[in-house]
Amino acid sequence: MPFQIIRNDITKVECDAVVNAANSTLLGGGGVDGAIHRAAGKGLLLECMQLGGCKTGQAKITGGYKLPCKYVIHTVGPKWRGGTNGEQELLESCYRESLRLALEHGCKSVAFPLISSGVYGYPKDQALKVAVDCITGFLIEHDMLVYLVVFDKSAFQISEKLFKDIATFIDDKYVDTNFFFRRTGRDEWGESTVLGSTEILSPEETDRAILPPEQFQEDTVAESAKESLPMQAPAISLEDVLKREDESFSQALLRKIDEKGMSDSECYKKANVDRKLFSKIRGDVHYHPSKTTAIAFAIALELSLDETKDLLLKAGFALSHSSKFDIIIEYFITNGNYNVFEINEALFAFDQALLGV
Ligand code: AR6
Repeated sequence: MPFQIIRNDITKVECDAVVNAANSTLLGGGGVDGAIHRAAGKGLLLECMQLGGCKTGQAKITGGYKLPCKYVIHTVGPKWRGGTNGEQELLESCYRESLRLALEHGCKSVAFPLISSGVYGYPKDQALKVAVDCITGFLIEHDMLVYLVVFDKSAFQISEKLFKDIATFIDDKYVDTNFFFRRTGRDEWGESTVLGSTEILSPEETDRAILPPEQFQEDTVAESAKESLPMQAPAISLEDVLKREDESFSQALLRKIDEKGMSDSECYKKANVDRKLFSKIRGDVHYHPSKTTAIAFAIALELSLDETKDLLLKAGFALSHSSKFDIIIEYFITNGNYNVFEINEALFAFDQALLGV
């Protein structure tokens, strides 16, 4: 996955380069700077002493010494002075310059802390937005795995309003029960059901649609046909609808990409899915994606909630109101927000798995 937000100590992250939120002397300090110097050992300080400092918004590179990375990229974030002193431009420059150095040194993976958001006082939600915008902007043009490493939960804040909105949405929808009653026919989620009986499913089971193929096909054909075949001037023939019922996830995905007029790379980048994984899916008609990958593609394709459920069914998954993860996905889709990175920020804030690989 090209961009991941992870909760960890950056000195423990295995990757080609870690970025240090340093000060202009480059001779160490507190926060993440102190942790990196402590873990790397004296060699790092000796090399830093040769560098002659670094200006705010710029970056310099050294070896990784005892850290589990090849390089440390030292960048100096701006101190927050109210936001009208060019702080944002300088912070953007930190990310840009660090990524440029990583690229020049052939790094395939880089880990960033949330620069300036500690001692330097940059408001955390704004620091996060700058980080996400800069990193995702860079990833549109370049192939790299970038981690944003968040040390403690309080360092990671989505906007209070968004958090409250999602929390309310979850409260409204969440089915907090150990049992999920499967009714005859389809429930409001299009959850697969067993005709003529009532079954009790565990919450784990609600994640997967288990309708016998014959019933599923009949049911779905009937529904799609209703939607897609208006009395006048049908947009799609019944034959096509039937053909689609036999489509695998991979075939459905490729068809949707064409229908949306997207290129493959536009789609997998927007989905936060790695190029290699996309090639696997493209090359294997029976590829079985994880649920987070399948949803990431639905988001990239900007599918409606119903279309998302249809695509998920092709991979054997469903959305359920007994899963917070699923409800958060529903929140973003119904609000027409298809920014996978913003969705991931929210998922992260609610301790859920992230979209992508
Ligand atoms: N791993 C990941 N993130 C961390 C870690 C860690 N081990 N430790 C702290 N953070 P800060 P700044 C987070 O203060 O604001 C130093 O003294 C932390 O929670 O390290 O750019 C330098 O020498 C926060 O979200 O950097 C400078 O003088 C983020 O890293 C000054 O601080 C950045 O916090 C730079 O201040």
